[in-house]
This record gives sequence, structure tokens and C-alpha cells, in this order.
Amino acid sequence: MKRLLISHIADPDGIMPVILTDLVFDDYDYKLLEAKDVDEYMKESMQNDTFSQYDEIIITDLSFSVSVADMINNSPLKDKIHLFDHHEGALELNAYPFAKVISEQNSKRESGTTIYYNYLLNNYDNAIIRKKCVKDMVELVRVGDTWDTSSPLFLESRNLGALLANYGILKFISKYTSFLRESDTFYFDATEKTILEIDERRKDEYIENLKDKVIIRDVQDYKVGFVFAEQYRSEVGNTLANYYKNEVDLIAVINLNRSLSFRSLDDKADVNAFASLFNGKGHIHAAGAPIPLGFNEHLIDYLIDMIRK
Ligand SMILES: [Mn+2]
Repeated sequence: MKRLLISHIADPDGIMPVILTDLVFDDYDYKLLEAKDVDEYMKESMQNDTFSQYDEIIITDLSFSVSVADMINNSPLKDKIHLFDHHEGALELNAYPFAKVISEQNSKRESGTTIYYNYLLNNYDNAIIRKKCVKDMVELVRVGDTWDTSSPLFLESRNLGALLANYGILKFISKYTSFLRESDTFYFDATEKTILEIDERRKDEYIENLKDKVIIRDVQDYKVGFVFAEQYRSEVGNTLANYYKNEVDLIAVINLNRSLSFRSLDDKADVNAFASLFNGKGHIHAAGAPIPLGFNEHLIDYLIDMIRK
């Protein structure tokens, strides 16, 4: 029985499913993707028959469009695919038997990882994933991914993202697949505490430096603070949304090499609705969208035009 896991490249909620898969299954491959690339990847893989070598295809923290879902539903692939996602924009996929999209249940916001974890618990008699350390790490991922500020784990949950950024994806996966096998409780070791301390200082300086670089514009009915940033996008968005709460409804973080991300405070704009203006999606206070096609080229052409003038 060979499996393929397709998951989100961007954060611990996308990477944790790789770790869970490793704990439960012996024979698997995984593919990490940006949300915007899923449709194309699915179409391509269906065309060139990539999926035929697998018995099960698991998709976590990502979704595809209804048109791709229809293509799958009309093919034998529909019996092989399991999709687990929590993004509100993907709720319509629940119409298909192979998709399970839960944004919130029992007044708790779900993450891609928690939905997949529960699926594994319910379907596989595996001792490792029942360990306390796994349960604790899964919850830490959820709290960080859903920005659950009401959780006592909230501050600690941000450490996972910091460690992922500092370790890199491969090292993060290998560290936690062995750690969760060997340990009973979840904790950050001495090396990690040092990394986290250095990272915290670097992050504070980075965000402080962005405070006077926010450009405020009206976009339809929204007052939007735009800022360019490549790192710490969630914290940049949230810290600046708070810092500019009297001036803007939301913060738009532009990461030219990755995506747009939108953040708002509790009583402010629905950024899921705002993101849809840019073909994006997400949640009410945290959402994202792809960099529009040709955007970076336009910026460079603008730059070149300026020397001509
Ligand atoms: Mn997620």
C-alpha cells in the first residue's frame, strides 16, 4: 500500500501532516505545494498518470477548485483521494465524498493538521500517534495556525513556526519524526530555546523597522495598510494591524516571492472577503492571496521607466 501526501509548504500546519504520515505509514511520498499551485498540479498529475502508482492520495491544509473536484469525481481517482482542509473558502468541497473541510466545530477552530490527525486516530490502530507528545504538538500547531489567542498555548505555539523557519523543512521533519517517536512529553530543548531567543530579537527588530514603511490606501470600502515583507508574515500583519488600528481596517503584507497576506483585528474588516478581491481566501481575520500574474514584472518595468524619464 503506497500513499502520496500533498500538503501545504507554507507553515507548520502543512508540514505536521508529513510528520504524522511518517509516524503511521511505512511507504509514502510527499509533495509540498503553495495553495495557488494545487489545481495545476492535480490536472498535470491526472494527465501524466502520476497518481496510478499510489493506492491512496491524501491532501492536507490545501484544496482544489470545484472544477478539479468534478474531474476527480468523474474518474476512478475519487475512491483514492482524501482531502482534509479547514479554509472557509473550501467548504463547498464538502459536497464531494472525498473531501472533509471543517473550519470550526464545538466552538473550536480546526486546522488541516487536526482534521487529518482525527482521521488517523479513527482509522488506524497506531500506538505512536496516541502518545501525549503527538497530541500536544498537534494542538500547538492548531493554536498557532488558527491564531487562537484564547489558548494558554498561544505564545508557545508561535515557536513552531520560528523553528520551522530556522531549521528548514527537511530538518524540521526529521527532528520531529524522531523526537515524537522517542519522547513522551512535548518540550523545546536547550538548543531550540537558544534559537528561539535569537529569533525573537531578530523578529522584534524586523517588525519595528517596518512600522514607518506602511503605505495607507483606500481599496473600495476598506482602509488598507500595505507593507512589503518577506519574513514573519503573520506577526508582521498582526502587530501592524494593532499599531495602525486607528488608521486602517486591515494590513496587507506583500511578499513578492510568495503571496499576499491580509490581517485584521477582532472588530475590524473581514479579510476573507477582502482576499476574494484578489482570488484569495482564508478566515475572517487572516487570509491570503497569490501575487497577481505579472505583478513583479510590472514593478520592474516601472523601475526601468523611471530612469528613462
Ligand atoms: Mn492551515
